[in-house]
Order: sequence, then structure tokens, then C-alpha cells
Amino acid sequence: MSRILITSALPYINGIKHLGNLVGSQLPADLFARYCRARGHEVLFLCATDEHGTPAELAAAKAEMPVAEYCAQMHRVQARMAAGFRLSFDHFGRSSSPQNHRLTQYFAGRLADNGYIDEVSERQVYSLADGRFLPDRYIEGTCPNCGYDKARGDQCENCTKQLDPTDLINPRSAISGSTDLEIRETTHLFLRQQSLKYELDAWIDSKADWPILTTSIAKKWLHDGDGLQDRGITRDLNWGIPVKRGDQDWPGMEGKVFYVWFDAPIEYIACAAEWAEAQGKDEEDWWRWWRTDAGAENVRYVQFMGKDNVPFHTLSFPATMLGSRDPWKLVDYIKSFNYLNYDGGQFSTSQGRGIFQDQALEILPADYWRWWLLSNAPESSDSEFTWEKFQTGVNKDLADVLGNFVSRVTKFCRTKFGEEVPEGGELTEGGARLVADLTARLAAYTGHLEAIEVRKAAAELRAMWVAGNEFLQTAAPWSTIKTDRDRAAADTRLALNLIRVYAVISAPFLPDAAAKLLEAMRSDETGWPEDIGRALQVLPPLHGFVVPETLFAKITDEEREGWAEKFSGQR
Ligand code: B3M
Ligand code: ZN
Repeated sequence: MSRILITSALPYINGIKHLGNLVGSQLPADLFARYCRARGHEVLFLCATDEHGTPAELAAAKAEMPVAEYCAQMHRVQARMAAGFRLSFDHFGRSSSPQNHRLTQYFAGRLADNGYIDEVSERQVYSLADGRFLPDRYIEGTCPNCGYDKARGDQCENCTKQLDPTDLINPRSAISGSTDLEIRETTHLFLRQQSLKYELDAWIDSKADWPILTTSIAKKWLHDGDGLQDRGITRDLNWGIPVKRGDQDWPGMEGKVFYVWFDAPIEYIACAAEWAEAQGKDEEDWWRWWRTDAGAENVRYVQFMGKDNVPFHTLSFPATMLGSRDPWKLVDYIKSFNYLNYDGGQFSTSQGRGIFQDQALEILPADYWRWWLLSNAPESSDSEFTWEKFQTGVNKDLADVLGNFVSRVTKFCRTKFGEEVPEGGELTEGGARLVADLTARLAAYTGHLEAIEVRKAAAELRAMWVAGNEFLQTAAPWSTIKTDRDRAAADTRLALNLIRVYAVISAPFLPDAAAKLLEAMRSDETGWPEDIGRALQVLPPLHGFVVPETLFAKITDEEREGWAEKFSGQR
């Protein structure tokens, strides 16, 4: 048994997230967390809302609400969505928590003490029409790197390059659209990332097992072009964590706040402190996850995120942690994802394009989405959601394969043997072949889950469902029962046991269906099967069960067409 710390990128507070956000971090993180728990590991799975910065302020202004109130409300909404998709966070925190305020100010103080902070008088874009500075997303324009015309002042969504507002070509205010802008002097704190470059480089080199997507993005921003730049970690904004040096005021920094990308990753740590407090635990209970001088040297820490978040997690956040010269636990493995596109374009929160979490749950239960999204996760390249693909995936995999197997076996048994596991007969030759096949497949499945190869894991799980159907088709207990009742009984017993095994191994993907199946099979035996042969004997002869309700309804063509129409425009 090991201890595994899992974090998912923190969703911005600025509204309900779309399915692309879900599959790019939270959902695969949940899959892995559920798998690790099923293997008996001690898991701490953390996520939180990312509440500062321009996305929060802009969204609150649009909703005509005070930003603190807006964040509190949206946190509740996002927590409800997370529960709806069965995301099994141990804690869903808030980056605006007092714990994160303290910790962020503490980190800034440590970095300053260690000489990693410069006070820089900087030229920032000031909007005369809006009467304010325009940091980050308050400004939009054309990316100097790729030419994308909706790049924001902090980063280009299209090519992932981190930007400064002054880098943008043809800049305009995101508040008023005004181009009446000028450059004004203002003082900010800069994190001296450049002086940590060699340390970061060596650290990334030590991670030979990282996915190529992660390493290539990290290396690109470390070495390409101008390489790693020192970055401003403060902003002229009202909403955020006030700039302090530990618990001391910072002369010259009055009225400024930390940059959202400085405090957001620190919330991964602060979230553990929030968790501990909510559970009535002590500081040592969360330090054992985060401090290598307090037990965290034995923790495996895995992060999940979309590719646009990789530079911040491989460079900026590690620079913050290393520069503190405290024994914080650094990430061991970063699983990053490409983008999920929607019907020929991008999902976009700002443009209201695609399917949003609340809408998805209104039309179908969580398992349908979890299965399709995970089995089509944008791992090696971008992937695309279309209503046709979604209909096909759900109908084939869930209804025709898994659902069909369960319904045929349980209904056949009820009719011929009654609602209990039949007795008599020995493992048949076909049954033995199934056991051998599933043994190999389960090993492959487990290997993919260990390696967090999401699509491969889904494909192997589907193959195990298919193997069950094929076994049933060949064994045909509905025919053999006419001449050899024992044989039919043995095959049916095996198939009923297989339903319980499916419930256990499918649970990380399909938690609700798994729970229904276990209930129908009247079993609470959820241990991960070590030996398939033995696992297929857990339900003994005469063990009672019930025929479950239809597990998955097929998506009809009318439904598909209706939804495609409904979700074609902007939200
Ligand atoms: N909120 C960006 C995003 O949601 C950002 C992630 C923060 S992780 C510390 O894509
Ligand atoms: Zn770009």
C-alpha cells in the first residue's frame, strides 16, 4: 500500500465548466483516484475553485455581483456539478481561503528572503476609457507567436505561449473594447525564474517517465526563443491575495495583489490544510502529504491538467517551491491532455460554445458522459465530440455490450433457475478459456490504469465486456439446458459472477452502474480481483440476486438530433 496525492487543475470560478474542462483534468484524475483507492492505496484527492484574477472579476462584473459573493455562489454551483459527475474529491476547496492567503504570503516572504524576488518598475498597459491598468485577461489582441487574434494578455490559448499584455499586437480592453490605451509605470514583484533555470532543467530531466506532451511543453518554454523569463507575480487589482511578505506589510506594494497564477497552485497545498481543518485534523496530518520532512517523501504525487496549464506546473510552480528552500513535496508525475473539440470547433467558456456540465447532467446521467469522455480522452492528440460519435459510443459499449450482458444473464437465470446462483456442474472448457482470456486482459487493464493511459484502459475494459458476451453466445446455456442442465448451470454461475467482477473493475469509469450491479448481485465484495478464477467464484451457489433495471438506455436518433440542434449555437 502506498500513499498517493492527486490534484486536478483548479477550475476557474468564472462560470459552469464545459465537458472539455472536465475531460482535461478532473475526470481522469477521478478515474485514477478511484482506481488507486480500489487497490487499497491511501489517497488524498484534492481540487478547488481558482477564484482570483481577471476571469473572476470579469465574470462577476458581467453577473453584476460583488466578486466575493459571486465566487461563493459559483463555488457552491461547481461543487454541485462535481458531485453530479461523481468526482470523488476528498476536499473541494477555494483558492480564496484564509489558508491560501497565509500560505501564499508565506511563500512570497520565503522567496524574498532567499533573493528570488525583484522589485521592478514596469511598464503596464493603462486604459484611459476604463480608468485602470489592464493586466492579463483585461486585455486582448493578436498573439505575436502564432497570430491568433483572441490571445489574452497572460497567455495565448491557441499556442500556449505565456504572454505579457505589452506583447499583444493590436491590443484592446476586454472590459470596454477601447483601444485608447497607454503605457504607464507601476512597481511589481518579479519571481527570478531565470536563476532557477538550471535547477528546473535538471529536475525535469530526472523525470524520464513523463508523457512526451508534458516534457515537450516544459522544455519548449525552458529553452526556446528567449527561454525562461522572470515573471511578474503581482497585479494592480482589487480582488486577490494582498501582497505581503509573510505576515509583514510590503512597503511599496500597498493596494496590490498576487497574480492568480502565483496563488492558484499554492492552493493545492492550502487545500490540504483546508481538508485537515474540515476533518478536525492537525497540521501534521496534512504535512505528511506535503512536507518531505514530515512523511511526504513516501508520497507519490500525480497532477492532472490540460496542456495549456503545463508551463505553470513544470516551471512557475516548481520555481516557487524550490525557491522557498523548504522541503515541499514536488510533483512526481504530470498527466496532461490535449483539447476536446466540439463539432468542428473549440469548446469555449467565453464564447458559450459546446455542452456545459449542468446541461449534460440534465439530459443524461453521469456514467454516460464519464464513459464517452474517458474512452475518447484527448491523450495523444486532440479529440472531437460529435453527437453521432457520442450516440454510437454509448449505444454500442454501454447498452449493447455491458448492459446487454447483464440483462441476458440475469433474465435467463431468473426464468430457468430462479433468482439465485445455480448450483451443479463444473467449470466448462469455454469457461476456462474465458478465465484465461480475462486474466491476460485484466493484467493489461491494470497496467494501463497504473500508467494512466486512459483510452487504452477504456479499450481493454470494453474488450473484457465483449469477452463476456462472446462467452455467453458460444456457451448458449439457453440451448444446453435442454440436454445438460449441469453444464448450463456452471456457465450461468460463471456469467453471474462475471457481473460482480465487471462491477468492481468498471467502478472507476462507471461508479453508479457499478453500485447498481453490486446491489443487484447482493454483494459488497469490492476487492480488486487478483485472481480472476477465484474472483469468479465469489458468489456461491444459491446466492440470491435480482434482475437490475435497464442499466443504460440507448440514445435514439430523435434524441441525438434534438440535442445536436439544441446545442448548436451559443449558450
Ligand atoms: N484555473 C486554468 C484552467 O482552468 C487554471 C488552472 C489552475 S491550476 C493551479 O484551465
Ligand atoms: Zn499564440
